Amino acid sequence: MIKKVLIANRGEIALRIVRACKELGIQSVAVHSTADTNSMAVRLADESVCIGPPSSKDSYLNIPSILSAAALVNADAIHPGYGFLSENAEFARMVEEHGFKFIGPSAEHIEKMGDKVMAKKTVQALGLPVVPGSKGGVDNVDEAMKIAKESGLPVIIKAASGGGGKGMQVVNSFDELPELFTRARTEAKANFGDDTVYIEKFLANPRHIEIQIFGDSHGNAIHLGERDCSIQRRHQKLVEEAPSPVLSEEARNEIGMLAANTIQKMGFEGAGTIEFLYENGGFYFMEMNTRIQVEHPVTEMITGVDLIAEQIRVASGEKLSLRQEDVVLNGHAIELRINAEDPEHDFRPSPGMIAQFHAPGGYGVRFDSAIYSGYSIPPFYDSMIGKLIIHGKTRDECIRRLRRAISETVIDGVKTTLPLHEWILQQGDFLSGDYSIKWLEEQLK
Ligand code: MV4
Repeated sequence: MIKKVLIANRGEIALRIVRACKELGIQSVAVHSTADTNSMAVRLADESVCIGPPSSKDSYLNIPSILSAAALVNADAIHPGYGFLSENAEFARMVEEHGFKFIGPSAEHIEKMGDKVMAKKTVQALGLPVVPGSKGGVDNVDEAMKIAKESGLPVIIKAASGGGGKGMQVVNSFDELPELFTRARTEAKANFGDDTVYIEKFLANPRHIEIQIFGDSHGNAIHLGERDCSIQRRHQKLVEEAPSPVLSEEARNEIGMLAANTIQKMGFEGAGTIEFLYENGGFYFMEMNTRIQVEHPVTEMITGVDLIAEQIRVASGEKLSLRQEDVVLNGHAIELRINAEDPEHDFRPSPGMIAQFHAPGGYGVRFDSAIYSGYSIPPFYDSMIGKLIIHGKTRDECIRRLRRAISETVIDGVKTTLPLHEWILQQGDFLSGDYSIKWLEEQLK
């Protein structure tokens, strides 16, 4: 078993990993920038190492600093969390070359899924449904025009090295295709250093449904059901729930088994998520994430599986702690992301001192956060300061418990997304589960 884990992250996920380590009897080491000296992860970890100045590129993205810290404290593994270096194949490779275990998949799997054209080809060959479109990269306007004529408009042009919505162009007429194709390539080159783009039929009103998967180093693979993450703004998820209000048990089992079989054939090790667009009863592969995700707690609440502990056990070489038939979905869970942003003023970041903080509690309530009264939110990083995760027997009970939990939450001194969440929980479309990826942005107009 791994004895000491260095956590190459910050905020609530760093604390989440510290907590899992403690429960497993594993030593934890928090690395931090000079802006995070007073963080809860630093306070609660067994050891901490300062790795650089506030700017992420000089600290949480500084590979030599992180590897030096790991050597200094004699860690045997590194957990990357989400964001930062979590899907950096070069980092995963260097971690292993320096004799540490990377708590995540192999560098090869990260690399393969990071190339969206390669990812799509790979999973399609292994049986996952994909959006119709180009076979691979599209090199010129003539070829782009041919694909668009075959698939029919609208189409979407995506960057092969993109992901998360960056550098996409939706094409609604053949007239605008040449210009948008050129723009997509230019932006792809500028943003990702790679001008490869591919083309798909554009789905107008889908939901975002993703499957949590897990593999071990013994060739076992399972899925842990889906999360519906359709409530989002500018590719930032605000609300996630499991199970999806629109999936039947049959549909869930079918896509879940396809996902589990896919990673089994790939030999994928660790936690991952396969993202799909879901429209008119059909699933279409979008991307595969090779990391633990922000919204993993909703899956934990309905399956009873501690996904971070499972990551550490699997990285230690143990077998998955459960088989597919042991995965039982129980009740409903919803997560609200609490960002230090002002929803009344274009979601502008609202860093600063939290004057008063009171966490909600009681039956079925979980608050994953690293904030405290008197904590100063630094302006250098992501604005998410906490996640309110609720479990209930039914979706209806879950929503009523959410309203109760929000009503007792106090975060004074900064603006947060909590008032927006209160509003969402009053909307008929949300209550009936009738929402797509466009819903929130349409409402905000
Ligand atoms: C799409 C799509 C419609 N049709 N692909 C956005 C992020 C990136 N992972 C892929 N994305 C999309 N791909 C086809 N063929 C719509 C989106 C999309 C989206 C997807 C999930 C959640 C929010 C979204 C917001 C805008 C566009």
